[in-house]
Amino acid sequence: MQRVVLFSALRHSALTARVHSVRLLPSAAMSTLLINQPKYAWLKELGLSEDNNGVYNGTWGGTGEVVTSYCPANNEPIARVRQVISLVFFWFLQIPAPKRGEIVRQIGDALRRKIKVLGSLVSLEMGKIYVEGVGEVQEYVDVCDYAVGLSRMIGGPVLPSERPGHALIEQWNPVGLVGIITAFNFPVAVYGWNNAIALICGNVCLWIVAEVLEQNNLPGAICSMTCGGADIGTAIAKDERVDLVSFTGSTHVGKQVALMVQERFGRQLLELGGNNAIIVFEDADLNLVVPSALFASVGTAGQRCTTTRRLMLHESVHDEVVERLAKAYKQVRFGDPWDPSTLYGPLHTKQAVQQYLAAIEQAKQQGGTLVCGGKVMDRPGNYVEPTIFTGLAHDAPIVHTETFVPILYVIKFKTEEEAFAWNNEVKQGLSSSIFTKDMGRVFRWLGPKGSDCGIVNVNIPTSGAEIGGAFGGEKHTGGGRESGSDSWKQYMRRSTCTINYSKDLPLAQGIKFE
Ligand code: UN1
Repeated sequence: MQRVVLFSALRHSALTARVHSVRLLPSAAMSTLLINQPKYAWLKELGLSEDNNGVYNGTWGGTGEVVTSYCPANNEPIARVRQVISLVFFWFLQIPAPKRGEIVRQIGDALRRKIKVLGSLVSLEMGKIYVEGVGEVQEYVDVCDYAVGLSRMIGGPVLPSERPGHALIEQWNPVGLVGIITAFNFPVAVYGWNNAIALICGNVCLWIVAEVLEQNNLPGAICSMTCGGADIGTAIAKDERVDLVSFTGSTHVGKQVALMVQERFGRQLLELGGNNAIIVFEDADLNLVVPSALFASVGTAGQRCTTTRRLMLHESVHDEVVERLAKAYKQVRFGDPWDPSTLYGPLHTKQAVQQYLAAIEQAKQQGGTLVCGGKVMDRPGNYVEPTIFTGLAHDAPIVHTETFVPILYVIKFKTEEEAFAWNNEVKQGLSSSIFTKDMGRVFRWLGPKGSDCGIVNVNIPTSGAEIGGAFGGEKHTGGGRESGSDSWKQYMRRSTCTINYSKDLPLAQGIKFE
């Protein structure tokens, strides 16, 4: 899987992802930049120009290496971003949580106003289709709304003390400075989940939503932003001043980040790789299964951490599902990601195309039968055919590898026990789904002997989670939780406070020390 340590950016006043290429290529000649073409004039609406400063901490700057961002649908250069060479950190003000919630509400509104053009930019730069680009900005809007409500609800319990005249209180305070390292595949949403919750918790983030902060007379450094490569990620991970490092990306890079952060006893929130399975039982409604498997394996060209990589089919429905799915695959409309009729766009980089081809070779060598796809498309950009393999062993090395491309491995099973065991036998533990009408099986799936993933679904795909639930997974997925439920606790530190308001000093456990 190829996701890279990079910051995404919300640019200029009204916000945007000034997302950046993962490639450090020489600067493109000015005349060839897409931003200069009339068709892409809307980019200027986001305050972007040919050369953009990639650093914000109250004012825009940037003194480091220049990165050119390329459009994966045609590999044309879009614009350039100058990176950071040093980081400046500030502390958030002592603003009450509901007031911080009001700032986050305004950020959500500012995003709403620009949602279409931001979605277009995500589509142009990341290569996902327009509705999915808009969809991930919508996730940021939704999590802002969620965080506004949460800003009046975060609190700790008052617990009964065993000692008379004593109060036992749990107090939650901001953890401090949060460094957010986001991934290319969800440059806006992943940042948004972290940013909105971290802000209402009172933390300072490395990122920006400048206009809202300026209008509220708040220093921009509350949300600083840096664009950069692995060197910036390393600086964040190693810096003692960064209290929490939230990292989304590959398990490989996540492990390096985790070790660097742990080395200094910093706190980490990891959202790493997945190897997600859908399990289809003999009683499943196949009219739900086929569109679910299609969306989860082909959507975003297989570049979601929640993408379905393994489809386990009961032997009684195996052939029918494969046939129907292969037919659906062939009808997927591919094209320019920003074209409203397109369902399937390019891979993010040329490197990902090479990874796709290597995985196809390995799947063949390990005994896989190609049902459809398997080739690079003959057109500009990084387009590959969405691919299905059958006949591989459930534990073939390639099946246990997360390749961040649209290849689906179909596996035949006989019993519930083996299907649940195979779901859990991979290193990752992000998302999982079963399709069944058997209520007993549903609760076995949710229970201790069921799925070991962070996301455990029934009769829906593995991808497309709502923001209201905690998002993340177990094992090599890293254990972090972002967005909804009580994920906010990760952005705060807990104090257990015991206050003696009596004139005596009774000791706990009834100890007498006199
Ligand atoms: C990711 O791929 O990193 O559940 C995030 C989903 C989206 C988020 C994916 N809401 O597919």
